[in-house]
Amino acid sequence: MQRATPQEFSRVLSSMCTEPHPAARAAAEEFLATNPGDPATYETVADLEREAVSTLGEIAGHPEAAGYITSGGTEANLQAMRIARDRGMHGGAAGDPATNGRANIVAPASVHFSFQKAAAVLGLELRTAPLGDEYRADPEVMAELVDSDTVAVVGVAGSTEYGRIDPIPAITDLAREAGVLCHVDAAWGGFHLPFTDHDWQFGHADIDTLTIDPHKLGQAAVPAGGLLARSSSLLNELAIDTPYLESASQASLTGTRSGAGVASAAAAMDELWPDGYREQAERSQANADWLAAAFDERGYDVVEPELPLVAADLPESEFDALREVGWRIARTATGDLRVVCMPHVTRETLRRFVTDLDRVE
Ligand code: 0PR
Repeated sequence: MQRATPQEFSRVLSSMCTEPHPAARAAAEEFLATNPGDPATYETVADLEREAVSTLGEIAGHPEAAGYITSGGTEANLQAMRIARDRGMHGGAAGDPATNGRANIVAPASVHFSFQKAAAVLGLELRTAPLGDEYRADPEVMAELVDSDTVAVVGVAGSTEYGRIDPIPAITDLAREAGVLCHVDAAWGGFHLPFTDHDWQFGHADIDTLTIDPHKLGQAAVPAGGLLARSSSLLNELAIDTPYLESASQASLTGTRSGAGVASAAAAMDELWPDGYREQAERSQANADWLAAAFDERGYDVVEPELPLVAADLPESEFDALREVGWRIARTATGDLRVVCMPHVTRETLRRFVTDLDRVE
């Protein structure tokens, strides 16, 4: 069986990572030994982080957003839930959730498994609501799970399994009515969505915190996730005093952080926002539509790709045979094949994949 080496992306169809843009790769190498966790010492990388956060804010429709470059979507989601919990603790709806263990997060069933980790670490209960039509969140069903111990309501803008965008304005309404934090997970979709007409941005809806990861569709090097908050006071819920460092406080979860990730995120966005990302979004979506049509012509059930992610009902024997000839592919929890049309997945790659599919059918 062939393996994907770190440099070999040509058969990887299951990943949400991709080859970094050349400018991102160069910036990562240049800043390998710097630590944005100590911004007063490493000033250049701290400037790059401010620049990266400001561009992320622009992409998400709120250029004034506060935030930082995280180790990935998991950290961003966890930190957002921590803000929600601690706001509750400071006189919000949930009394003292950190210690009584009753506080909860309400999310759709499609939410990424990082929320299970966040709930476990933070001592919160994760309540997931069954999905409505087309693998999207159903805000009315979510509303039934909200109670006086809820500290956050979560929506997904680009779900991991099917690339679906939840009805974000209805989810923000639900959060507002309950008086709790509204978080949107756009870890994967965030760099594609500006080129669609979905209402997922800070500017369109009353979102408090947002995850948007440069190391996924942003074409930055790993590790570079993104946490944004509507205001710096919200982000400052996370700040810890750091008395012996030159800088006085730190909001990030990790202490020493990757300057490579931060610098590569800034470089990728400087290079690609907006035109490069738009072109890539168009190319990837066209590839996803092409692949969906190819599955459909062959009689497979296909989940229409709302974002560049195609799911199809492929028999297990064919799935296994395709893996055997070297394709790195994955399945959803219900057994559908999932192909993520990342920037490294070209039309030529997909043609070769479909040729192999015809051989194993
Ligand atoms: N939120 C969403 C919507 C995600 O899809 C993911 C990861 C996360 C949060 C967590 O992000 P980090 O992994 O950066 O912490 N989604 C992919 C997944 O779990 C991650 C992935 C990436 C998987 C590359 C495989 C791979 O090769 O499927």
